[in-house]
Amino acid sequence: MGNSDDQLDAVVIGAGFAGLYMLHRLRDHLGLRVRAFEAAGGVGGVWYYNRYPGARCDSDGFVYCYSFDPELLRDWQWAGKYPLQPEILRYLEHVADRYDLRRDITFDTKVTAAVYDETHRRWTVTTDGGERVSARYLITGIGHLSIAPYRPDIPGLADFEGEWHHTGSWPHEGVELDGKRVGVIGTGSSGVQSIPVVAERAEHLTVFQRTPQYSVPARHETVDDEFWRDVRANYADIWRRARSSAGGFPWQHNGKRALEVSERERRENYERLWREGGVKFALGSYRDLITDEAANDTVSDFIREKIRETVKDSETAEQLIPRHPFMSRRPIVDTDYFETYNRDDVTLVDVRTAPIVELTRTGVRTTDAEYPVDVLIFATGFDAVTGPYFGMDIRGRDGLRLADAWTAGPSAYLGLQTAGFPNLFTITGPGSTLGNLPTTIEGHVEWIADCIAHLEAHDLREIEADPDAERDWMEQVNAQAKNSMISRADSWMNGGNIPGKQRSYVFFFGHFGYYRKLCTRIAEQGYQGFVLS
Ligand code: N01
Repeated sequence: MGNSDDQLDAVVIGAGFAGLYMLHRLRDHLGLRVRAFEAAGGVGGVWYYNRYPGARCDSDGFVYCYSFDPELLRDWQWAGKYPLQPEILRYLEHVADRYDLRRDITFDTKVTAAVYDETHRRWTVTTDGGERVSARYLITGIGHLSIAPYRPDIPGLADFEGEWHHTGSWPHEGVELDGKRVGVIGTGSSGVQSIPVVAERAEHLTVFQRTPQYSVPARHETVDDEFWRDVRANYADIWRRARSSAGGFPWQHNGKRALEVSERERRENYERLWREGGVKFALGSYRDLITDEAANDTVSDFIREKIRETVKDSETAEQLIPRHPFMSRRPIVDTDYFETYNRDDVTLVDVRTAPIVELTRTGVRTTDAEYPVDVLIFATGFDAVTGPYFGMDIRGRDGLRLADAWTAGPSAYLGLQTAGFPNLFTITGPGSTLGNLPTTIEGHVEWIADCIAHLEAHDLREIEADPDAERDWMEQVNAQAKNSMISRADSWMNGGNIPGKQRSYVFFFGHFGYYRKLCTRIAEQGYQGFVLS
C-alpha cells in the first residue's frame, strides 16, 4: 500500500480530474513512484464537494472527459448533454478503478505544508495526519475553487435558527427542502443551476440577487442516440478541433466580426445558436464579441431581449437584466432559470438596492424588509486560486513562502511554474487558460509528465521558471484581459468577488489553441523561459 517516504519520486495533491490523470501518467507511463493526497473522502475534486441541487457541468459532456485513452472514451457514454454531478462523480470513480489509482491515493488527508530542501533538492510534504514524505517533484491538482468556499460574513448567522449550507460544501446526505421556505444568496453558476431545482421542492423560494446574470438555455433534449453515435464515430476529429480552438471546445466562431454582417443575418445566427443552446452560444458566433464593445452590445442586447420575453412580470424582468457585457464573467448555462421567476412561489429580492443587513432568528433582513427562511443556501462562490494554494504553507528557495511570492497576485509562467519554487508544477495554475477544463488539464498533465521525463532522461535535477519569463508572461495575461470584456466586470476571475482581496487577472484569455501550441513549442525548444540544472 503506497510508497515509503524515501522512495518517492513525486507527490500529487488532489484526486480530481487533474490529480487522477497526473498520478496515472507519472506512475503508469513513466514508472515513477508517486503518492497522491486528497483532503476529501473519495476521488472527484470539485465533483466530490459540489452536490447542491441541480449541480451539473456546463461544458458539453462529450468533451467533459479525458481523451487520452480511446478505450476509456469508447467505454463511457453520458446520459445527457450536460451531466449531473452524481454521474460525473461516477465517471471519475470509474477512471480511478480502471487504472487502479486508489492504491496510491491517501484520502481524508490534507497537505498542510510543503517545503523545498535546496540541499537535497527534494520537497518535504507534511499532512494533517502528521505524516511527512519527501519527493523530487510536487504537483498540485487542486483546481481554482472547490476547496475554498466563500461565505460573506453576514451579522446574525450564529443566531439564525434555520439550517444553512454553502453550495460548494453541500452535505452528502442531502438537505430536506420539501415544504420549506428556502433562501438562496447568489446568482452565479451555482445559484443559477440550483434555483429552478430548489423552486420545484420548496414551499417558497426567495432569491437574493446582487448582480443579474446572463444565462443561456442548455437544451438537454438536443442529444439522442444518433448524436452519441456521431460523437463516437468522430472523436479523433472532435478532440483535434477542441485542442486547436479558441476555448477548448470543438467549435469555433464563424470567423466574422459581429458588425460586418447585416442585422438580419446576425439575428438569425443568434436565434439559431439560442435554439441549439449551451456554451456554443458564447463561442460559436462572432470572433470579436469578447474584444469589441459594439460587437458585444449586439449579443448582450439579444440576451436582454430574451429575458424580457421570458419573464412575465416586467418589474421582475428589469431586475434580472444584466448591465455588464456578456462574457465579462464566465458564461452560465441553465435549465428554466428565467422561467422560474414566473412562479408564484418565487420572490426575487434585489440586494444591490436594498442590501442584506443581517440574519434574524427566522430569516434574512434587508434594508427594506425581512424575508422568512427555514433553509438558507449560500451560492456565494469561492476564494478562487489563492484560497486553495494559501490553505497550505508552501515554501520554496530560501524559505520563500508562496503567499509572499504572490503578494501582487498569483503568478506562474504559462500557469505551470512560479520562480523560486523548483520542481513544483501547478496544474491549471495562475496564468493558464481556463477553457474546457478537462482539455486544459490534459494538456498540462502531459506537458508536466513530458518535462519530468526529460529531466530524468538527461540526469537533470531541477526545473524552475525564470523570473523574467514569468513576469513577461503575466504581463501578456494582463494585457489580454485588459483588452477584453473580462476587464469590465468583477468576478472570482480577478479577485473582485471578495471584499479587500488583491485584484489581478489570473487567467490567460487569449486563444486556447495558441496557448497549447506555445507550451508545446517552448518544451520542444528546450524549455525556454525555464531554468534547468
Ligand atoms: O460563484 P460566483 P459560483 N451578498 O462567484 C453573490 C464554477 N462552477 O459558485 O455577482 C449578496 O460565480 C455574487 O454576487 P455578485 C464556474 O467556473 C461551474 O456560482 O458578486 N450576494 C454572485 O451572484 C463558476 O464561474 C459549474 O454581485 C453575494 C454569487 O454570490 C464558478 O464555479 C457550476 C455576496 C457568487 O457567484 C463560481 O460559481 C457551478 C453578498 N455579500 C460553478 N457575496 C459547472 O457547471 C457573493 N454574492 C462546471
